[in-house]
Amino acid sequence: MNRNNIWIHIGIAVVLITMAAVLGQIGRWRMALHDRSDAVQKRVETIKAEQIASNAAPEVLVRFKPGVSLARIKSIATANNDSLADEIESVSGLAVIDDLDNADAQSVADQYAAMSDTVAYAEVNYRIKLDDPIQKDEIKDGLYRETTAEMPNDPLFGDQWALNNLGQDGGTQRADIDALKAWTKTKGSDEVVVAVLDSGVDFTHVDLKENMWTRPANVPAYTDDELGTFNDINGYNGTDKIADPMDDNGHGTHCAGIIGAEGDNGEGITGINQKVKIMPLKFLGRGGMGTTEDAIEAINYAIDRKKNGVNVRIISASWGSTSKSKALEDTIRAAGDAGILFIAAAGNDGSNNDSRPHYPSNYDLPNVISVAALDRNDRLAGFSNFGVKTVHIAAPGKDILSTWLNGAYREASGTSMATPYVSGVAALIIAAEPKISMEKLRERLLSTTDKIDSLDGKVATGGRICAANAIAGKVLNHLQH
Ligand SMILES: [Ca+2]
Ligand SMILES: [Ca+2]
Ligand SMILES: [Ca+2]
Ligand SMILES: [Ca+2]
Repeated sequence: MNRNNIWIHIGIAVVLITMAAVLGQIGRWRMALHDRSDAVQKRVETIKAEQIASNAAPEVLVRFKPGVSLARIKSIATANNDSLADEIESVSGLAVIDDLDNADAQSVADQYAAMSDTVAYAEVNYRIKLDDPIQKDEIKDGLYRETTAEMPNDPLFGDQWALNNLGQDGGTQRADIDALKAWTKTKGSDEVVVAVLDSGVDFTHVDLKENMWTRPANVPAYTDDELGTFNDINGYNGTDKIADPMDDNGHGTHCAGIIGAEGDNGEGITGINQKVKIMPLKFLGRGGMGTTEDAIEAINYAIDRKKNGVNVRIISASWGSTSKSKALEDTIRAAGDAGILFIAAAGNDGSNNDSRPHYPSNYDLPNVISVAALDRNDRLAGFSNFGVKTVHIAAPGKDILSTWLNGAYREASGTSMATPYVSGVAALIIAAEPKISMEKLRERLLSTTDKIDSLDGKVATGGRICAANAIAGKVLNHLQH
């Protein structure tokens, strides 16, 4: 063995010892990480449990039969050691019941359901939670950012592929809702009010504040017999009736910007409506949590404001779950009876809503539209729910840039983002045709889609929302340009 061989052997030995040491260290790091994530997990579970325990949400929603008076409802509640937390004015006989015995919600619902001479149905007040997919930041290619005179001067407009797709960032040209063509007819109107039923809206955001609804002086503050008077100057806050509907989650602000960030103001992005009025209906808290009752109360508010002369024509609902609620369905029907279109996200489970229903999008009502999500290549997004019978239309919903908390802008993905495109186009149609009925508006949205091969057999219309077609009232041949 010569000197060189000895050095080679020593070298190999050093490498092996070092590797063993490093592997051992990695193992310890793994353990440490594992311990840490366990600790975080436990903390999250503890917080969840505390929230549920401390959240004194009423347990059940009960619809009493016609002719059962409010006094009778109260006395039935009292007899069961429960209290009438609220009566929903827009749906006769619908009551929110708070059990005072710490009983299990399902057993309280069963107890009421058994009163068949006075009760039509009784159900648990389900929890609702936002569930959009996590957004991964994608690197922009910086292509096609030049603007032309016909485009609004908002500096981030070039990233809004959903409005004007020039093939930027790996997209497909014209896989968009053709906003530029629609805007030659109308850019929106501040006479049209769109309610965003969500986590509130940051109504101070520099790119939203001019397009936010505020309660006109001639409309009285919202007062409910059971809940009292609300501070609804800036919209509705079901989580705290005295507080304004400021968003502390971000989700509602993102949806609002898609519908109506101020356009052509040299700032940020533009909504599909450059001018509009956004009414926040806050029913989800910071963590994106709420209840069916909270959603019902908020819709009941919008119906009340419409009856008081506010031109609220659309409720945009970017949330849902597999829990069915007749009470929520009846309240959405009441909104339809008041002339309000209800546009709902199809959900983000990548599943078929025909076989695995998702609500509220699946309620088979004349004022509901269910929306699936597309990517920048007109492909159904992998997370998007679909259903040729129960999902009506698709809209851009992946890598969507919009407004966020603290004056920021951010991309997000989900049928949550697709839904406000449909709501926004609906508002644009109303701007052009203020007297259009709710029925005609819905028909217009669904009859003027751009047909997309990938949506065949996936959504009822087989098409993507198109603002230019919707405003023109017919399918243009603009895809062939
Ligand atoms: Ca009780
Ligand atoms: Ca009430
Ligand atoms: Ca209770
Ligand atoms: Ca802007």
